[in-house]
Amino acid sequence: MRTKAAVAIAAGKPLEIMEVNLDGPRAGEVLVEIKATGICHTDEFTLSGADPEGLFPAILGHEGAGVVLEVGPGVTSLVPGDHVIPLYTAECRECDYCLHPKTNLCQKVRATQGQGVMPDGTSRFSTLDGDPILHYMGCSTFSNHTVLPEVSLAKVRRDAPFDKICYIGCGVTTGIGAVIYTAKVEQGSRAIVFGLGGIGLNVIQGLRLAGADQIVGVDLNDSKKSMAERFGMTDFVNPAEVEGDLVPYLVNLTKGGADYTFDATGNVNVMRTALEASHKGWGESIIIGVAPAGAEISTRPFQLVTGRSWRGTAFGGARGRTDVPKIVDWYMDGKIEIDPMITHQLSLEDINEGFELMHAGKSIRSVVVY
Ligand code: NAD
Ligand code: 022
Ligand code: ZN
Ligand code: ZN
Repeated sequence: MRTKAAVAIAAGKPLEIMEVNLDGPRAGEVLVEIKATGICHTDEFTLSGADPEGLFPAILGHEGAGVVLEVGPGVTSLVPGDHVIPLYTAECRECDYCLHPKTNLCQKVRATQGQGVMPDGTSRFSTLDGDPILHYMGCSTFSNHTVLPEVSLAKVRRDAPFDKICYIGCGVTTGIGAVIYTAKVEQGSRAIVFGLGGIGLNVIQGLRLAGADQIVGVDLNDSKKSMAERFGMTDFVNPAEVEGDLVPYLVNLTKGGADYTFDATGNVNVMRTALEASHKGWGESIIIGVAPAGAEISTRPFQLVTGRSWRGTAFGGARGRTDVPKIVDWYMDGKIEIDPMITHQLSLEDINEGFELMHAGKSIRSVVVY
């Protein structure tokens, strides 16, 4: 078939809106009509050329929601008409990783996904001239239609609005999941969240859901304060306004250090501060932010010897096909909020404006509606 997509032609160039060819689903694959897609950081990271593993030309986008149009041979868990959210972290339920209780990093389609192709080693996308276009993070949601492995789709209820639940495909699940699935924050905890953007705000609402007593938000941008308060932040700290070292200031504010700290900036200096501001003896610091290629973290080992733990999380530790439908339910039941974080809605033609808004720090989340 033919469909309309925003194609990343080369690093550093704007996306080009064009008609592309899309082959039908092969064995174990599913054709999905994407109804809405969010613009997230790693799309920009790849488009800018900063990602050493970035491949071109490709159809980016990893945060979306849509409807199943056709299933390939052997697909048993989905039928046409099902509403789905694409997963950049698959869940096959049978690999060594899926069977291990401590990880969500399914490896079933990981290798081919990283190469921009389907598990059989080929791409379903091509230009009208017949030149291949690569997939991206197994999703390629910047296309009105896309093909994904069955194991990379979460089936969700049909009454949930696509233009809001698309955000559950990355930002919402990553932030809330980091609290609930990775850290397993207990009621009454004290926590610090570094970076109050599209991920940090969801960490904050996850902490509220978990019953944390103190939720400190840290951001260099004062304009992030009011939105964070709305989602449950109890204290705001702008590091630029703190005299002297930030660590003792935060330790004092949290009466000895936080039970849990979260980095949602991707800055390695912030990651160190986050570890050192966690409580001696039991504090856990969770890295969510993706740092620039080749970056390294450091601290004195004594920080760990004295009982702090440094951890990390991908997709909030969520098992996509199992947990994403539950998070959609939480949204529909009013347990979590999404709408205020979607600051901009665009058409596919204007997708490059969404990248500019993100770059300028003017949006929390821009959503493209097809
Ligand atoms: P964002 O740009 O919306 O938010 C980042 C926030 O951090 C901004 O408000 C900014 O003002 C603040 N900030 C920057 N430098 C700071 C500093 N030195 N001190 C305090 N605050 C600072 O980004 P986002 O969409 O929220 O994403 C955050 C990070 O999470 C990115 O690195 C992204 O790649 C990563 N991410 C990771 C996963 C995962 O699975 N691990 C998933 C999604 C996103
Ligand atoms: C999503 N991310 C950033 C903004 N939005 C993001 C980027 C990378 C990861 C998670 C979220 C990530 C963490 C760990 C891994 N990835 C590797 C997982 C593994 O090896 O099993 C990651 C993922 C997908 C891809 C690359 C890196 C890819 O498809 N190219 C989950
Ligand atoms: Zn993302
Ligand atoms: Zn698996």
